[in-house]
Amino acid sequence: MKITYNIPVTGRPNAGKTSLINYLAHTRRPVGKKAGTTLRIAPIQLINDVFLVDLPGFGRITKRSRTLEDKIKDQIVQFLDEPNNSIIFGIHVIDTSTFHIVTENLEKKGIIPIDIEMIQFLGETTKYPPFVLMNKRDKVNTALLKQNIDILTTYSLPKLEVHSISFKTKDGCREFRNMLRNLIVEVLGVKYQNW
Ligand SMILES: Nc1nc2c(ncn2[C@@H]2O[C@H](COP(=O)(O)OP(=O)(O)OP(=O)(O)O)[C@@H](O)[C@H]2O)c(=O)[nH]1
Ligand SMILES: [Mg+2]
Repeated sequence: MKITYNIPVTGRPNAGKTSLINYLAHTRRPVGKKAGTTLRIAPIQLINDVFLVDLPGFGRITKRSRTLEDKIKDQIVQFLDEPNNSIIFGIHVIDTSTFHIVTENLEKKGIIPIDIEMIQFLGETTKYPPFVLMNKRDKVNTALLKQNIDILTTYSLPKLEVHSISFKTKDGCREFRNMLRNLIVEVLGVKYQNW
């Protein structure tokens, strides 16, 4: 059986997961102003047998039924839990302009934020540490960016690679792509360097 390697892209609805995939894989998959654009799991070829996996947003959206949300959640967990999926590592995308508010609100209610749960899950299920992208960097100032990154350190998370990025201004995009390429080459070999 031919092995393919998967890099799942996780995150809350509207965080910028598809924007990341379009940037890295030069695709034009639909992105949306409203949350809930991607509804199905879609593997997108990055290079050779390495695929980025565009996942639907994980979390509550107004006007979306609980049944649909549960189905989406099941799809994602099933994909991430399937040993045959050869997941090298995951990339978790966060909307930095809302992360602190969402996290604070949930913390007040004693609920562990969904971003944190997902990062923990990725860290525990994959061999290499997950990347966390603090996206929409263009929408926050330096103090707020720092506040958001500091929130992550208040949780006991596995080892992470945290990057701030903007797919609107392309700030940090090239550096991230180079890091990703270097890691893939390191893990899978030199035939993966031409992208
Ligand atoms: N200002 C700003 N907008 C961004 C950035 N990245 C993505 N967006 C916008 O955010 C919206 C959501 O982007 P998507 O890439 O569709 O997000 P997603 O995580 O795939 O969303 P779902 O498929 O709904 O889960 C779109 O309107 C994007 O243009 C960014 O860095 N800055
Ligand atoms: Mg999407």
